[in-house]
Parts: sequence; C-alpha cells; structure tokens
Amino acid sequence: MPAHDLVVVANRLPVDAHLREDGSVEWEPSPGGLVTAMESVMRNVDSGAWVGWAGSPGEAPDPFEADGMQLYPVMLSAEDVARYYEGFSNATLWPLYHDVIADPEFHRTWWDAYREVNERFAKAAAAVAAPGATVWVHDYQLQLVPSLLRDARPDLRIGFFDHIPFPPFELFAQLPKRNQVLRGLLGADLIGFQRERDALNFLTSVRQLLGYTHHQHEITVPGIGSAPARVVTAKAFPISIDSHAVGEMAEDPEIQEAARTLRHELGDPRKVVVGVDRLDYTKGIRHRLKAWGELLNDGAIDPDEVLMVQVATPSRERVDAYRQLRDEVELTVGRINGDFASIGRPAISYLHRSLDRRAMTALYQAADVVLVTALRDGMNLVAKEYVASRPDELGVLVLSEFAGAADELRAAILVNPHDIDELKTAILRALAMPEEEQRAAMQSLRRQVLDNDVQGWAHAFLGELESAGRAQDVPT
Ligand code: GDG
Repeated sequence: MPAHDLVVVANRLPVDAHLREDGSVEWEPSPGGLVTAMESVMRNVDSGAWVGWAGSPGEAPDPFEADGMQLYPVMLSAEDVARYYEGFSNATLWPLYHDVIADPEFHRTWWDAYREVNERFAKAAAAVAAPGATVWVHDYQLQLVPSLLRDARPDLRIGFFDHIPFPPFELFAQLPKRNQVLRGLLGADLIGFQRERDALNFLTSVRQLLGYTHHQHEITVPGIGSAPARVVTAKAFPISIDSHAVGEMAEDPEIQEAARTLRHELGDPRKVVVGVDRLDYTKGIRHRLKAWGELLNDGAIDPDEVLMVQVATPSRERVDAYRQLRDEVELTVGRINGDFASIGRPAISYLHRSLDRRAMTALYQAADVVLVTALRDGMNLVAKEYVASRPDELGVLVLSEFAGAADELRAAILVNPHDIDELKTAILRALAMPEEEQRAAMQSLRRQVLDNDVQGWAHAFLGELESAGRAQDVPT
C-alpha cells in the first residue's frame, strides 16, 4: 500500500463520474464549496491523497489518479447514503448546525450508520497515511474520524476543518450523542472553524458538556490510562477562494465578451441582479424572492428595466426539506413571473441546474448586483467569487450578516435577511449606487479577497497544525 505525507479525508472525492458512449467512466472535477477550496491546494503537494466517496452507492471503484492526486474511494451502500448522508448528516446535523432553520430529525439507526461510516473512512485514511503523516479531515459528515484515527494511528498529526457553522451551546446541547461528537472532534490536534464565533461556541460546548478547561483557544484533554493529556487547539481559519485563478478567468476577453452577450440575450436590461446558490434552505432564497416580489408589487422596480437571474444548483434532492424548498421556490418564481413578466421577457430568469465555471464568471461580470442573503452560512464562497470576478471594480454585493464572509467583507451592503423591509431597502440602495461609490467599496472588497486566498488559508491551517501537533505532554 502506498504511503502519503498529506491525506485529505472528505465525504466526497473531488470528481464526478460521467459515462462515455463506450460505457467506460470518465472522472470530471465536481463543483461545491470544499472541492473549489481544496483542488488548488492539492496541486502544490508532492505526495497527496484524497479519501472520499465517489458519489454512487454500491461497490467503490479502485483507487485512481486525477490531477496529480491519488484518490481512494470509500464504499457507501444505498442504506449508508440514506442513513449516514441524507439522514444524520443532512437531516440531523445540517439543520441543527444552521440555527434549526429546518427541523432536525433524529433516528438511532442514522446515528449507527454515521458511526460505522466514520469508522470506514478512518480505516481507509489510516491505511494510506505514511508514518507521521498529516491527515486533514473535513466537515460535519466526519466528526468522529479524528478520534478513531488517533486510536488507530497515534503517530499521525490530525487536523479537522468544519466548513459549516458550529452552533451555540443551547442548540448543540439538543443533539443526541452530543458528547460522542465532541470527543470525536477532540481526537484532532487542531480544529478549524470559519468564524471566531464558531470556535467560541465549540469551546463553550466542550467546557459545559465535558467539563474540560481551556485557556483561550487551547483545550486540555485529560489523558486516559497511560495516555498523556493532550492540548487541542480550536480557532478560526476563514476559508477563501483561488482568487488568482478566478481573477485570471475574469480578465479573459472571451469571458468578458460572454458577459456582454449574456446581457444582450437577457434583453439589455438597465440592471441585472444575480443570485447563485445551491438550492438549500440556509441560503435565504425564499426571503430574497419575497423581497423581490414586493419590490415589483410596490412599483419600486420596473420589470422592463431590471431583471433578476437566480441560479439554483440542484442539491440533496432526496431529502424532504429540499424537495419542499424546491416546490416553494418554483411556485414563487412562477407567481412572480405570472404577475410581472411580459411575453418573451421574464421578471426572474430562473435556472435549476449547474453552470460551468466560465459561464459562472461571465454571469458575475454581467451582474450589477449580487444578492447573498443566507440565513446562516459557514462562509459563502459566492460572495468572494463575485468580488474576484470584477477587475473593473464595478458591481455591488449585498451580503447577509449571517454568512461567515460578513466578518471580512465589511464594505458590502450588510443585511439582516430576516427583515424583508431591510432587504428591500438594501436592494434599492444597491441598484441606485453611483459608480464612484461602487468602485470605492469594490476596491476594498477586492483587497480583502485577493490578499486572503485559499492557498493562504491552507498554509495557515497546515502551518498551525504542525506546531499544534507537537504540544502534547502537558500535566493533567
Ligand atoms: C459549504 C458551506 C462554505 C454553485 N453553483 C454552481 C457552482 N457553485 C459553486 C460556487 C461556490 C460553491 O459552489 C458554493 O460554495 P458556498 O460557499 O456558496 O456554499 P456551500 O456549497 O454550502 O459550501 C459554505 C463552503 O462549504 C466552503 O467552506 O463557504 O458556507 O456551506 O464555489 O461557485 N459552480 C459551478 N456551477 C454552478 O452552477 N461551476
């Protein structure tokens, strides 16, 4: 078995299978927050591996290489997908960690599957990590992996990054098996969060539920038996994007031409307002549509002059809350178009599909305003991608205070998306903003995103992990 110095462990491998006409499989890079973030980091590592699920239930494909990375597929049965992925991960943890915007559901069979699948991932990672290697575990689906991995391979340096919010203690305390989850995470040497607030929420839960003490960001985990006490660091590492790659694409004359063509095809409206989200109830799409519908109804927006484009990427389509959301969003879009569109010209141009990266960049460039109205979001990369796509320094970002990105992107128009009146005022302000003001804000936003890219994020995390892993022998 080959041994790797850096092993990434995530629910999904960074590729999707596509069937060729001759029946063979072709692997293509898959979209999504984590993948977007990690692909550029792994490119710069010599002996890197990625352990994850290949995306279809049943037997896992053999390990293969893609983009200079060795990929190790982990098997998930159809039942694992239903219980571990759609169940405990996306119908229990996801809503609970996002402020219970939807009701979390819990079943003991889901927890059992979650534990078993986490064991499988830990075993797969333990099998391919070189002695003393660094293993970087990602996200809420794999919170038990750090401690399982530590038990199997105490020689490893283990990092964990939580891409989604960590909830306040009062909410986390509702989670059945909460202490197992905390102990699972505490197997890591370093636990990274998007926002300082997430790290503080975690520290509070550890203190309240396990009674462990911490000094600032360092938690002392008491030793068991002959094992010494350990220090675990929990702090914020706000994720970013590959700003350089996005910026380069944005300078491509073909993309700039595509943006112009797009505006023309949209009927040359005076203003184009864009939303791009996974179709997820955390993203505040319903609130955004409500505000938009009211603005049209009030006559504050003329549908002949201003067009909204909403890209809603299909997501978790077998989870009930997501099916319901799709129905509600599409009903609302249909109503708004029924009331305000004219023949051949919608009031909202709605796409329920994924666009390729170049088309996304052209869309960002065609957008006078981008609306990020998440009710809760770990970071939100769309906000950062929009800013990096605007070398012309024009365009306005309306950004929810409840997205992690709001901690950094202070020059955006920050909103509380729960307040529909405030949202409406923010949209109107964005539409009316003079170019000079747009430029001043966009310059500040761009400095933030260009100076803090995903490579910097990964280096900061891995750098800290290197020193965190050493601070082990502390007295109890
Ligand atoms: C999780 C956290 C955190 C979307 N539609 C298309 C497409 N996308 C790309 C975007 C962006 C990514 O997917 C979405 O990232 P977000 O950050 O907005 O949201 P999540 O998927 O919920 O990600 C989030 C992130 O992890 C990273 O830590 O920021 O808070 O929830 O890159 O551009 N890409 C393409 N076509 C689409 O139609 N090509």
